[in-house]
Amino acid sequence: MTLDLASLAQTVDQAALEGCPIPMLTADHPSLDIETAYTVQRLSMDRRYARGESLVGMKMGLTSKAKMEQMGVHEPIYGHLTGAMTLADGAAFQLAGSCHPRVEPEIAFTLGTDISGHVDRNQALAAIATVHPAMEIIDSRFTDFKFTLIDVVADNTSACAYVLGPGQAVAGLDLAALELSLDVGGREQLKGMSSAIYGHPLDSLRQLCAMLDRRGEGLQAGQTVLAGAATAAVFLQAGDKVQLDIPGLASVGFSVEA
Ligand code: 0L1
Ligand code: MG
Repeated sequence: MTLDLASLAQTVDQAALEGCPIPMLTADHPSLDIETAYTVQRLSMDRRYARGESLVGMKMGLTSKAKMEQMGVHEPIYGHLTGAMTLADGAAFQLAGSCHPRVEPEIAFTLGTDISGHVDRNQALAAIATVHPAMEIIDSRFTDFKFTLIDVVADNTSACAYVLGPGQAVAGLDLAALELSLDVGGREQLKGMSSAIYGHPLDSLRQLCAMLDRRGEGLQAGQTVLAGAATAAVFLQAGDKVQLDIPGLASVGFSVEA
C-alpha cells in the first residue's frame, strides 16, 4: 500500500477527536519508519491548528528505563501539547470522547527563555522559569493498546490532556530527588522518584532539545515541557479523585466524570 501521510494524519486525528480506537497504522503500512511517523504527528497537529488549537508546549514519553526496554528503544519519544489539552488544577476530566485514558505523575517545566540544540544541564536550568507538579492523561488511540513505537509517535505519543500544579522557581530544588505520590480514586497509590524520569528531569529536557534539533526546531519561552512519568500509568474511572503530592514542590489534582 502506498504511503499517504496526510491520510494517516487524518486517521489518527479523527480517532483522537472522536475517542474512537483504530488499528495500528503499521499493520497496513509496515514501511512506516520513525522519521515518517514524526511527520505524520506534525501533519496531525496541523489539523488541530486549523481547528483553532495552538501549540503550548511539548511532552517527553517513554522516559523510564522500564518503558524504553519494553519498547526496545534507546531514547524517549516526544509529542506536542496544545491549549485544548490543558486541564485546570482541580477541574473535571470527562471520560466521554476518549478511548481508554490513563494518568501518570510527572514533573513539568515552564520555560523563561528559548532553548534549542545540544545544551548542558546548566543551560537547561537557566532556561526554566518554573517547575510544576504535573499529571499527564495519556490516551492511546489504538485498539487494545496494541501499537509499535512508530504507531505511538504518529499518534502524538498518546497525548490527551495534562494538568499543572503551582509552579516555583528552580533555585534550591534538587530536581532528581523529588518524591511523587499519586493517588487515583483511593484505588491505587503509586510512588516514584523524579530520578526515574530519564535519570534526571533536566536530562529529559536536554534530550528533547537534541531530538527537536534534528528537525531544525527548538523550544520557545513560555512553553510547557512535560518531562516524563515517574511511575506506571493508571486507568481512570468515573468518580475518581486524582491527586499528586510532591513534598518540597506542591500538589495538583483533578476529578473524573463520565
Ligand atoms: O507519556 C508517555 O510516556 C506515554 C507514551 C505512550 C505510550 C502509552 O500510551 O502508553
Ligand atoms: Mg507522559
